Amino acid sequence: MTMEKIDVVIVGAGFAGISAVYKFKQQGLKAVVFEAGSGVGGTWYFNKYPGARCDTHSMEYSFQFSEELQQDWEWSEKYATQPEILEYLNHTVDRFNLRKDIKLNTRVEKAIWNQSDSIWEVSISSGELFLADYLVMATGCLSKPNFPNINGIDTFSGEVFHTSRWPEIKPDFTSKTVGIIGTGSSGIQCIPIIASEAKHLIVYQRTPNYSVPARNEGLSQDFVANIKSRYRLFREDNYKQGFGLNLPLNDVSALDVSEEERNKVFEKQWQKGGLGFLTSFNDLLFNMESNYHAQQFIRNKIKTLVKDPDVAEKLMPRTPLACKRLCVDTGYYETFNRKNVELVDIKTNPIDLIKSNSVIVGNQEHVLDTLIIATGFDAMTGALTNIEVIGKGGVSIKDKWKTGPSAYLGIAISGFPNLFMITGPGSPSVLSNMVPSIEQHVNWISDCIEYLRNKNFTSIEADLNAQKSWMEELNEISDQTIYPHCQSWYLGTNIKGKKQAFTAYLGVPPYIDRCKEVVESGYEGFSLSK
Ligand code: NA7
Repeated sequence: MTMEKIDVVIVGAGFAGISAVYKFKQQGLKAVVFEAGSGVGGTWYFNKYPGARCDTHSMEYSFQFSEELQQDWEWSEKYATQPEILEYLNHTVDRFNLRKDIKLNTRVEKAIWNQSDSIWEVSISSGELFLADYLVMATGCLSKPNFPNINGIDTFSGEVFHTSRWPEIKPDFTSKTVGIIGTGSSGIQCIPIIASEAKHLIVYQRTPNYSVPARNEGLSQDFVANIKSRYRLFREDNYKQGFGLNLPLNDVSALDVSEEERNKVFEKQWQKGGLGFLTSFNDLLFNMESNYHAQQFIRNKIKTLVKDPDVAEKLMPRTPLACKRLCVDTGYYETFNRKNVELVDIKTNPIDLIKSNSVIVGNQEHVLDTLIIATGFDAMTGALTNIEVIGKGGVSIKDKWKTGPSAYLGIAISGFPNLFMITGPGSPSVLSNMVPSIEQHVNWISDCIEYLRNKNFTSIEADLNAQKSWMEELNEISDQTIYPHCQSWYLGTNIKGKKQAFTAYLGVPPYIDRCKEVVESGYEGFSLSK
């Protein structure tokens, strides 16, 4: 067996792994990225379903580590498509000559912390073993697919596609009857497109979701030139906003204005499109009554957009707005006005059985050619617990997190020295603009490694007490919000047997300050050893 000693092993070649390997190489570290996929891109490599696109503005959902890159790259639309994002990531990899540092089709099978040598022993799918001073988990928040456990699903003999494992060759839906299970962001993005191609589309909806129109458009030269003329400042300003996104908050309570004024503000945001709907007022995420007004506004929109009142009623969510991730769509609700689209409520009547060519719901049998599974992910922790990572005392992350995930700053885990997570549980991650959050973590980890090497420390480990207080603080914040008030992947309730826990830190600016303070205090909350 070959055994190579390097400085850093990075797991995953999405936005996080790519920016990490770039940064570590810049500081002179020997780093390698292992990626299970056959191409770079992580979630943007695997989620190739029709209509997949980012719902953060493209000029914000991009790297800032190279001024030249951000000046040169031309995004074509306000919301970039999956192919364009993948092209961007491939361009970045080639531009900075990173391809040779990324081993594709390679899965990290196991990583064991060797306490006596202060080193990670990393086994990969080829059978090779790597020894690394540091292990960086760039495994993504939404990467391990969730497959539904529906009676008979394995017996379906037609085509089956999971949105997050979409095939390279585009499936042909023409003259086919297609069924889709799941109406989260993935379902909501692909349903209008598949509906326009298929002979018949049956949408199996368990819980209706709120969606706001994207109002996607091409980017004008003036708009692009304006941002590019002040890109660095634009990025800095965005880091100062709650979600780290350029979504200016209307700092007024929805309860402090008249109904007429409230609806005027909601309407303005609805017409503007996108996630800015959440910042229409300052308390939509904190006050149920304010949130209710926003819910009502969207329910009324659904009533107007969907012609059949029964279908409209079924599409209306009753949960707090944004408690499940708010979706952004192009023509989603209108799609249910098409004659070839049928909505089946599987909350009231769950799917009883899937047979070789059909789905049985109550006394109805729907004969299908194709079944699409849009049931999301084992989010936040799934990719981390999927790998056998064994820390001090022979304990794995999976075992450690059986009672719920816990991490310090969302970067480190007590009992796992020299292991860093990028946008791990406990950091703003999915409640922020992912790419800048990734880069903030990469910079923090890079500085930390530099510090350790300069001071001859061989290991760094999060203190259990610091970790506990951090998670308590996170929970105190989230308990003041609407997030714990419905079943969602934010809480992990979509995965059977998973311990319910909210793991995203709300508030990018205070989070960044805390990360800085930890460094300035000489890594408070960590134990450093020589
Ligand atoms: P989501 O948002 O988790 O949506 C999954 C959907 O699948 C949702 O409607 C679920 O209903 C439904 N689902 C899940 N399991 C089942 C079973 N067993 N039976 C029927 N329906 C089921 O995943 P997405 O991929 O759409 O989006 C994930 C994130 O990626 C998204 O928020 C963006 O941030 C990017 P439920 O609500 O659980 O009743």
